[in-house]
Amino acid sequence: MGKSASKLNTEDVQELLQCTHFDKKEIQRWHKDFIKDCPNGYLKKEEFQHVYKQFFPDGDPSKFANFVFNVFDSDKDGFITFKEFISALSVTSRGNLDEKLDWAFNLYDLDHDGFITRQEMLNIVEAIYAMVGNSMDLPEDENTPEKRVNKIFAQMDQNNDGKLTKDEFRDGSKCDPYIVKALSAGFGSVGEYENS
Ligand SMILES: [Ca+2]
Ligand SMILES: [Ca+2]
Ligand SMILES: [Ca+2]
Repeated sequence: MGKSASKLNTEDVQELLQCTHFDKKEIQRWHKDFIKDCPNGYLKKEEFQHVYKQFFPDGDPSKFANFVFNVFDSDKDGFITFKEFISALSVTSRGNLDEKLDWAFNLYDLDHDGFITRQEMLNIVEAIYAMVGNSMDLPEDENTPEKRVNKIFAQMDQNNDGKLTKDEFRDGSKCDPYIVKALSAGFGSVGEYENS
């Protein structure tokens, strides 16, 4: 911690040019916005949840925001730095489909063992349903998180072992844009907030 976290030096910019899809101007603009909101350079979980709350006032987005926060916070120290923020934003807003799916897989694979279990999927889907509240108009066979998870697994779990590998997840998601869309709904909000 300390003052350096809020500064962006030439090396940082060079590094971010290498590892993100943003150009120098964009990086500097995002950094300005980030520091305006987080003057000490660290975005805390409560602040992150607060942003989601503004975009989903009718639901409870705290759980979903929590899961997303954990993926943004790549070194798991409990704060999102600007580098972590811009790297995640780069993938979720400008990444290609494979990058986005990798990112989504990390979100769902809560214990990072390389598989998404039914329970892990259920945790995320419950959090999404809680976030959007009653605003989602869903067909009868997916109007509860359990039904939705059953449907996803019926579609994606090719060898029926009750867990999804990255390949199963990737193949399945390409046929089911809901997964990627559900995620980008959340991220778009953060982006819009930061740009405003
Ligand atoms: Ca961190
Ligand atoms: Ca797992
Ligand atoms: Ca499987």
